Amino acid sequence: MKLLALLLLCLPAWGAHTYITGFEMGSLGEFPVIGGFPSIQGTTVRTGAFALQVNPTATDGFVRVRSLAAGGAERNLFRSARMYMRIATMVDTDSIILAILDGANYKQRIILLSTGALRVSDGTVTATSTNLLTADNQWHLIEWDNGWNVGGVGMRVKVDSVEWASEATSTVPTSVFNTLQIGVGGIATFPTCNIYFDDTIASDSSAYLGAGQAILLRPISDNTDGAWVGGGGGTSLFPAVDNIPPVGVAEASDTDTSQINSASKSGTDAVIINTQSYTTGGIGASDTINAVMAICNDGEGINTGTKTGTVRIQANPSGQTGQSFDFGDNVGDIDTFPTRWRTHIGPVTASPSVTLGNSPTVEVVKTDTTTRTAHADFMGIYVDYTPGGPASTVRRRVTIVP
Ligand SMILES: [Ca+2]
Ligand SMILES: [Ca+2]
Ligand SMILES: [Ca+2]
Repeated sequence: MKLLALLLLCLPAWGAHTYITGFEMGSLGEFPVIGGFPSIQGTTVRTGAFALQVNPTATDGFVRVRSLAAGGAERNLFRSARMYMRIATMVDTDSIILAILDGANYKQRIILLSTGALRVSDGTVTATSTNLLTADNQWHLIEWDNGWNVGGVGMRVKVDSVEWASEATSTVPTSVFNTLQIGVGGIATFPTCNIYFDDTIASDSSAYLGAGQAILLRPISDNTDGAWVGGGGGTSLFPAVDNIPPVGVAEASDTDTSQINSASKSGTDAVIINTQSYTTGGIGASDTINAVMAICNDGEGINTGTKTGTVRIQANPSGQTGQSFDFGDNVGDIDTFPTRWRTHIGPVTASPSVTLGNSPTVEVVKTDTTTRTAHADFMGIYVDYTPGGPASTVRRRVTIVP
């Protein structure tokens, strides 16, 4: 008798990744919209130091992500996604756990039924799993592919790499929308539950995005300061943008460890900060980097005028074009973080070419000519990667055919 071992080297079809979070800024201030009462905590995490927890009694708990360009236009970034979810207490009423919205309007969504079933839905078309999740208090990989069928239609979902539900006709996924919601939102009634979320990545394409985990590389030294200075006027900038959670304050009381600022009117005042290397962040030679994304938290010193900027990874990998934003989304005078501080993201590079042992750099540029002051109290780089080589991963990809 002969055994034939088939190594199924079926790598996921990587789409264009557009967003990464592992909740590693350590604060709900990482997110522009908070629904109900979610929390960021560091006790029960899948990877890194923080994860999202939703532990309400008859209320919602979710965060919403979006990316506003300079002038306030919302970028359309979201179509498919992956996250990890850990249920300590099952929802007592059917609830959305992951959704893509157009503004405040739900489009594609995954619903966790109180039975433990998962349902993909666009509000009309649905498919519901016969498999059931339980309150097993274990992390499960949830992959959500929107637009898998011919013509970009259809929604489907996998749990722990096994497809649980699929439908082939919804046309909603043919569009890419501007808002991603992570967490628990009741449909008919408010839920009671205890559920954790971590390691989320999104794409503007149709794809199952695969397993992975998110780390946030933090500042370790200055690279190029430009005309940026510390809040106290100091010239060592990284100690003000390396804090987790950020510690930004009002302009009148800022210090060299709370935030940095630029009052430049040159039109291009760039600060470039070296972060931890990929190696220091925990990524080894056998690991696969799925995507990288710069992130900053910023605001305007006083409300007068609009301060524009860009954010990107400047080197390792190279080649990114800065993504525009208004400091603080132009919502007015910063106060103690997170009040009127806003998070902005750079473009996402999938499968980047990097040197693991070298620091990547994150760049924030003030791009307007006003003398009004722009501030930043955090800069860093999210990296989503898949650990390589463990036996458990290999085992799943081997099929024995007698
Ligand atoms: Ca995390
Ligand atoms: Ca510091
Ligand atoms: Ca303003």
